[in-house]
Amino acid sequence: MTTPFADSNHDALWLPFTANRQFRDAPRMLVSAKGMYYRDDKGREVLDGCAGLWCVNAGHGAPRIVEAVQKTVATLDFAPAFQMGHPLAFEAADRVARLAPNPLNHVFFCNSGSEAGDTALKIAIAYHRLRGEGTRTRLIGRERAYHGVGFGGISVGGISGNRKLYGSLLTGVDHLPHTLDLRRNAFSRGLPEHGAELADDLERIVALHDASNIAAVIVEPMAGSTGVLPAPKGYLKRLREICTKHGIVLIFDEVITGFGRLGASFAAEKYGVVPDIMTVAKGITNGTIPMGANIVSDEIFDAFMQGPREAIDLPHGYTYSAHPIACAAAIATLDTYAEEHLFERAAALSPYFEEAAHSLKGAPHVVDIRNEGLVAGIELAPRTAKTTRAFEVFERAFHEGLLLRYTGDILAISPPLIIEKNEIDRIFETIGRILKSID
Ligand code: PXG
Repeated sequence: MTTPFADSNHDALWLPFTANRQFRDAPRMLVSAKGMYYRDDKGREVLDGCAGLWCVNAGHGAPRIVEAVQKTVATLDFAPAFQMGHPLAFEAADRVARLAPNPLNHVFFCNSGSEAGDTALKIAIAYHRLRGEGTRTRLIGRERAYHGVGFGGISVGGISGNRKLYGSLLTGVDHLPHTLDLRRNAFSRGLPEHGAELADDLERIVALHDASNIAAVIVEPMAGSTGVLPAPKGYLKRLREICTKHGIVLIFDEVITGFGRLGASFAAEKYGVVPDIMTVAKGITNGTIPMGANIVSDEIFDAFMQGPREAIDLPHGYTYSAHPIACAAAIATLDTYAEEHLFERAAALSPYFEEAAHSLKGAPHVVDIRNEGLVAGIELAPRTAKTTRAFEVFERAFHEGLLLRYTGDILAISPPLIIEKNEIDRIFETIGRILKSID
């Protein structure tokens, strides 16, 4: 018998990115999930407006994935990751590489987006050193970026709340300016018109440090966690050109934008801009089993394959790299995406989703609405209360049977790609109603 929640020691669990004491006063508890819906501990259905945490792209309990996980846990519960292989690892890597644009043909598995971010930074620095350019160690991130919570990720990341408690972080890091410009781009539909020139700031940083000292630039093609900031038109292409010109490794963090969220396999494919390394996680297994990966170009991979055959080429990895159950989940997830045509579905639904999101223009407190693919961000005017309006909307929505995400004053909506039009309507109608009822 499990201990009922009411009887357990609640302080035993320390929740991540949570106001733990406030949470204890009114816990939000999920006990099961199927398709588009969670069920909470009171037996209520909760519409999943954020694909769990931007990861359950095929919806909850997708049968193929559940079956693959069940079968694999009973067949090969674990296989050592170092100096050993198993067939599911090779198959999963092949499937992921096939989905990624050329020349990103090599997959290094880890267990999360954070690990994928730190791994990418290490690969970039090591790549330059192996080519005899060991002075290229500096890393460039962007303001408001989220690349997970490892020391590498928060160093190149640009969310001050995630950095300020943790000391000196990595040295040798610069940040590009973020791309949110409400004055010029408020209420843009899809990619904003203005701001491609912000990529030119990379030239300023190169002029300051010299390209010979710079290893990599890492950006999210659409910043998600900070509150949905699609890249301005032409921005990513400009960044690619400058990186190529100066021999800088370009890393796209596609942890959120990968696997159909924007109506294509990856943002790289959608925008026709291919980085040298792509980091992925979340949707790679539909959130079912933790997994992350780096998808690396031929050129970078080949640089690691030049030393003695018996030497370890990349001294990096995790006990659970290419865990058999995660690999099985990834293969079944990619099968599900393909069979149900979910990326195409997301693309086909996105104009409807855009229209529904922008119907909130003019609603109380709304200062901006941003969208791309099946993602929307609704920015609310700040207020001087203990909690933000966005938190209040999030909490009230949950009690009305709708799960959202919020960050600061911004609501984020990113539902499973199986969502129906009437459910899209319900999400934005609920938000609109709640906005009218708060001060
Ligand atoms: N990169 C990006 C772009 C992310 O969005 C990570 C890396 C880190 O992944 P892991 O698997 O280590 O958490 C993320 C994670 C939210 C929210 O709602 C976003 C994330 C995680 C939790 C909540 O803003 N993104």
